[in-house]
Amino acid sequence: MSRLVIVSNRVADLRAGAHSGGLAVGLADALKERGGIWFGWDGEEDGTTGAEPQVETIGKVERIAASLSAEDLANYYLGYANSVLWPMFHYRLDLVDYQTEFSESYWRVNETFARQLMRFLNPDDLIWVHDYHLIPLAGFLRQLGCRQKIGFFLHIPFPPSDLLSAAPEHTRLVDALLNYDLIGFQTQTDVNNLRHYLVESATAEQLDENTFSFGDRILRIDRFPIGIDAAGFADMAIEADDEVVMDQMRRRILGRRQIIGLDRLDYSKGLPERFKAFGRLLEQHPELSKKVSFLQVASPTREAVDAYADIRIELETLTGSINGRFADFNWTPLRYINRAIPREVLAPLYRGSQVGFVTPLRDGMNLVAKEYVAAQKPSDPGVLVLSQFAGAAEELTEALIVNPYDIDEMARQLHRALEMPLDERRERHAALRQKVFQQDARAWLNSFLNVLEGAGAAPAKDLADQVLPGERTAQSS
Ligand code: ADQ
Repeated sequence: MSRLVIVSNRVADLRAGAHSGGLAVGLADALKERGGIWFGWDGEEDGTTGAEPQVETIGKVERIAASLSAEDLANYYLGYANSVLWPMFHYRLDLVDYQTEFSESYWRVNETFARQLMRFLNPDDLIWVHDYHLIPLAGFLRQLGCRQKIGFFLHIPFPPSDLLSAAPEHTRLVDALLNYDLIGFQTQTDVNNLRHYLVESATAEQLDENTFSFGDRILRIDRFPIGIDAAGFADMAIEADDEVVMDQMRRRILGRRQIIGLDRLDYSKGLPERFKAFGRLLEQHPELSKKVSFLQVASPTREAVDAYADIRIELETLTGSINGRFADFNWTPLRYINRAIPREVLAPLYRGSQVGFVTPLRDGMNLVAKEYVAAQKPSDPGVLVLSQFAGAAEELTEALIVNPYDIDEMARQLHRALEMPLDERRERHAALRQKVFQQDARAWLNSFLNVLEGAGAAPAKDLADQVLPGERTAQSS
């Protein structure tokens, strides 16, 4: 079995029990089994780009932590990755803040990372690069002579070709992507978007539905919907601490139900629209006064980017106005917590909430939707209300699917969720649960690595017809 090399913007902490997220645990386990490398930024904010990376060996795994200067963090990470690519890939061209120094830093940091990583690679390593921060990495590795198989997984959406074409540097970005052997997306929509771009722009030659040739290389594009450690999360949901148990008992005695939302505080998550939909529900259903509350947990991220500061102010204003209008001395309809909470608290909180309200305007997948399903009690489950624009909606079709821009529809579906009879709740949940447990983090990881291992070969039926670039020139001249 080949060694695995994982590259992500930020290198994970590989000490036992250090990471709480299912994804990092899954990737770290795969690394420990196969042996290999995890390479990424060390997380320090005042380093020196290009300085000798720190190497720590843990069993068969090398953790290689690279340093970045404060200037590159501002330009590569907050700038190009999070003020250009993030909004562009979430269909928000209005928020793209393109600056030449952002772009220069982005390409330069990727080139530096490639040079640093190259020294540690073995000839038969399998390299797996994660996310939009590192699109150009394979191209720079190839320039340095890297012939290993390199896969790329995009955790966020990939925009339609019309939208992408409006973005600065789209040609350069797509050309950079074509240096990978396998490009994995969360959804079929994302796969189709890149496929249409490639066909329309004639950038690469299509060999079959998912395979393209580009120069002397064969590239595969496919859908690998990411999952969670469903069994582990379901177990965690059963173990509630005293405070969570007391909160649930109190609500039960008062006959109050809870709607829950949980997100990073990001404009892509549709939080203002969600708050307004809850306000609309209370306005249209006065009988729900004191009978339902909405708990929204939103942890701050990327606060140095203006668009993130703006949304924070908007949410605080909306919370004040909804509570000012509907609250009573013994009831706060909307509780908004502006920080992260530990996963051991979060899992039982999902379980004790009758509605999971997950309404991003655009999301690669959305793991919260899957966590909510995994945490429910199968004999008396809550209802998931899910945006049609979350990648998860492609799989989780038994949720109540809503348009997150339509406030009235969201209010109606919230009401329907609160009123849903037990039989229907059970039926929908059983179908959702099966999908979440089947397509879990392990299944996602194995399917990506299996395809990457076999990548780089042309589909058999097309090999004979394939014209290599050199031959095309010879024939046409
Ligand atoms: P995110 O945009 O971060 O991820 P999401 O998939 O919802 O979105 O994952 C968030 C994770 O952080 C979940 O595990 C959640 O429990 C946790 N989390 C969020 N807010 C929290 C809080 N306040 N306190 C504690 N924990 C919190 C990106 C893409 C997604 C894609 C994932 C994985 O944007 O579309 O699903 O990567 O590929």
